[in-house]
This record gives sequence, C-alpha cells and structure tokens, in this order.
Amino acid sequence: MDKSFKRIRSEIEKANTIVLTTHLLPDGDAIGSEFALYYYLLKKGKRVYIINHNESPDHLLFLDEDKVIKRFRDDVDGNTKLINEADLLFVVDTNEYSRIKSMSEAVKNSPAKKICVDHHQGLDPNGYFDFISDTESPATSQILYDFICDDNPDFIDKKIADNLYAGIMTDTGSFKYPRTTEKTFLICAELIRCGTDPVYMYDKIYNNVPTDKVKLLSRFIESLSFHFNETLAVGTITHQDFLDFHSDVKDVEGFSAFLMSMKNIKAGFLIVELPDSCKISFRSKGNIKMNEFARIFKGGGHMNAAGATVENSDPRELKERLLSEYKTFLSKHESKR
Ligand SMILES: [Mn+2]
Repeated sequence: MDKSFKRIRSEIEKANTIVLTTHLLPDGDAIGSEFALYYYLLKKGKRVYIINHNESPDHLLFLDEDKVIKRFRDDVDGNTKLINEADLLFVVDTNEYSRIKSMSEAVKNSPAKKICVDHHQGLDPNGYFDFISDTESPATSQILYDFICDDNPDFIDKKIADNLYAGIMTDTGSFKYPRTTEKTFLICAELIRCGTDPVYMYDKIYNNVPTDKVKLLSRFIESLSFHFNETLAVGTITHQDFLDFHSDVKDVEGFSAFLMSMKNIKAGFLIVELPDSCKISFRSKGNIKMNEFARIFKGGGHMNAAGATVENSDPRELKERLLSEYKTFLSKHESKR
C-alpha cells in the first residue's frame, strides 16, 4: 500500500485542480473521507471541489460548515466543466461508477486521472488510473489517516481529525463491527489527541433524531399486535400517521428491524399505507421462508426479508388477510416437517 501512497502523492504534486466525489446517499465515512482529503489537499495548495450526486443527510451537515459540497444536478453544466477540467478525480468509499449515479458519465468521460480510495470488495483495477484499496479496513477514513500520515502526521489538524473520526465511528457502528481492531482504537486515540471530542462527535451524529420521527415510532409501537403465541408481531403505519408527523415512507426505516429485535418473535409484518396502495415488509428468523409467503401477495425477496405492494387496499383488511394466510402457511409448514 505504501507504494500506491507514494505514486498517488506524486500525482497530487503535479495536479492543480482536484475534484472529489463519493457514492449516492453519502454516509459518515463517505463525507468524512471527502473532507479529510479536501482539507489535506488545501494544505498542499491545491484547488479542490467536492461534487456529490445527493445532498448530505441532516445529521452530517455540521461537517460541511464551510458549505463546500456541490450537488451535481444543481448546476450540471458548471459541475461537468469542473470534472472535465480537473487534473485528478478522487472517488472515495466506493469503487463502482454506478454508485456515483448521475455523475458517472461525466466522471467516466473526463480526461482527468481517476483515483479510487475504498474499502469495499470488487474493485476493477482497470477502472482507475490508480487506487488505494484495503478491504480489511473498517472505513475509508482509516485508510486516509494512513495516507495523510505517510506524507506528514503534522497535517492532521482538528478539522481533518474530526472528519476522519466521524468516518471511522460511523462505519464501525461506534466501534462494534467486525473489522474494528486495535489499530482502529490507536488511530482514534491519535485523532482525539489532535483535538477531536468523541462526546461532541457522537452527540452531533447520533443524538439528532427529529422528534417527529420518534412520534411516528411511538405510533408504530402502539399499533403492534402479537399472534400465534407471541411469535408473530404486526405493526401498521397509516397515511394519517405520516400526515400527523410530517413524515414519509423513508422515515419507517428501521421499524421492521425493530420487530425482529424482540426475543420470541420469529416473524414480523410491517404494513405501510401509501396514497393508493399498501406496502408490506415481511421479516423472519431461521428457516421461515418469507419470500415464499410474500408470493401470496405478489411480492418477493429473500428468505428472511421480503416485500410486497398491494394496490387499493385498506390496511386493516390487509392485516386480517395476512393473519389468515399466515395461519394456513404455518400449518402447511408444520405438516411438511
Ligand atoms: Mn465506508
């Protein structure tokens, strides 16, 4: 890896203008990596731009205090021009051009040398002029820590440290996912020494759930019913719930996982009422084939996670139908054993 560090550093030395981008729906590691690289490159005297497909989520906006990130579609021509005229283009935290969405054509067509820094599997070496890839690393930000220190550890100031820390903390699930190692903690200790406040960072990123989303969750919990000896949980979110709490279907993220967090629950249904249909999420544990069950409702998916959309249906009637179909489904299952 040290060799690619040196090669890429010599490309940076030669470059004047550098554009950075990352994957759609950017997360803490995507944005933290972009800003760590951004502030490092500014110190190297480069002209640097960050252009993304999506705008940043609310809880990460504090990392963009200088309002640096441009959204590609807000000025397609201007941004395409920047991408075309750049000497170097960094793609961070993904190696697939399809994941930079609306920007992929502009980036692929640009004569700039493209460099990928990533920790995901599946990098195609032919897709880039050069790359740093480490699939053992828990975060792209951790790779960039090594990259910047390999140049000069004094480059890590508080701003760079905060962004690297944000990337590492979020991609390790606050230091609990498998690729979290001793090295991860040593790096974070060093980032804290450089000025990062871990309490402040956690608070900004995680203690930031809008109250309307919590009210929607509360409505969902009130709606729960339990069946078949408390092995099945069913929850419903109605169109009215969305209106009451100024929310929409993206705010139910995590609700079906919540169903499955309960001890004796083996299956869960989440019914979400949309203007002219109902969306069902089916979840299960073990060998209960939810994709098979979802087919009754013209849906599909994986064994433990499936989905279906039922047009023009009433959520209460749909729930009754789900329960009666599931009873039949269970009895067929039992008889097969
Ligand atoms: Mn990542």
